[in-house]
Amino acid sequence: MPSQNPLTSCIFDLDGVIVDTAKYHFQAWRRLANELGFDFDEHANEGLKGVGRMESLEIILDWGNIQLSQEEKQAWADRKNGWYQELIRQMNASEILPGAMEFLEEVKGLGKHIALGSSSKNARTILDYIGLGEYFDVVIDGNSITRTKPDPQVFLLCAEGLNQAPASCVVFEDAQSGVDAAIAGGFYAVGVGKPESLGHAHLVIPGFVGWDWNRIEKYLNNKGI
Ligand code: B16
Ligand code: MG
Repeated sequence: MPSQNPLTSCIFDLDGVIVDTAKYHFQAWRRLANELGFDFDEHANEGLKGVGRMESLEIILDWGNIQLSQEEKQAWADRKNGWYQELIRQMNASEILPGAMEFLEEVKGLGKHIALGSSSKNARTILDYIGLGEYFDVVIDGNSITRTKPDPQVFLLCAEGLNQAPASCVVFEDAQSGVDAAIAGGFYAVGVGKPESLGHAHLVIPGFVGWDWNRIEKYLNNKGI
């Protein structure tokens, strides 16, 4: 059924949609696993995307069959975050993914409301590094939420901040957990990445190159939610 709602707003995930910090998270988590005596690959890493820091640690410890106390878990999570912060320290605008800036500029120019919805507690630091610190109408990050993706809380807070209904917002996500969160919250979900992992989104695009708002809107309007 065609959509009844005008699409007024775009909500962007950060890691993997605007910048490729997913590779830095992977490196830092892998280092943690290696120091604990095991390894995991990029395929397994897909399941960590969009998932909060402590929740990711629990999943990784499960893979290694490792039991730790709460204090030890906190210490390893802090250590991973230190490695991660080292890796992202050199980031600048050149790390914005191809086509992402052009797409942001386009939707902004069309008067769409734009929000950032990220599970990361480092999101604001990264936005500053890449020169987008003041760019979004609303920023909801890992410091503002109590439940991580696939819970829709992060996107619902974005919609609330923008004062828009979820069905008027399009969420752009690279993670399975993020697409699940968007769908659970009643949003349109555009997966940015591979159909193999994001096939449940309303639309999957490989990246922003070659995709403008008109093309996306037309597709979503025909789908309807
Ligand atoms: P931090 P997103 C997520 O960001 C990442 O995809 C995920 O890998 C990470 O564990 C999570 O943020 C928490 O990040 O340790 O920096 O607080 O994709 O929701 O923008
Ligand atoms: Mg992401």
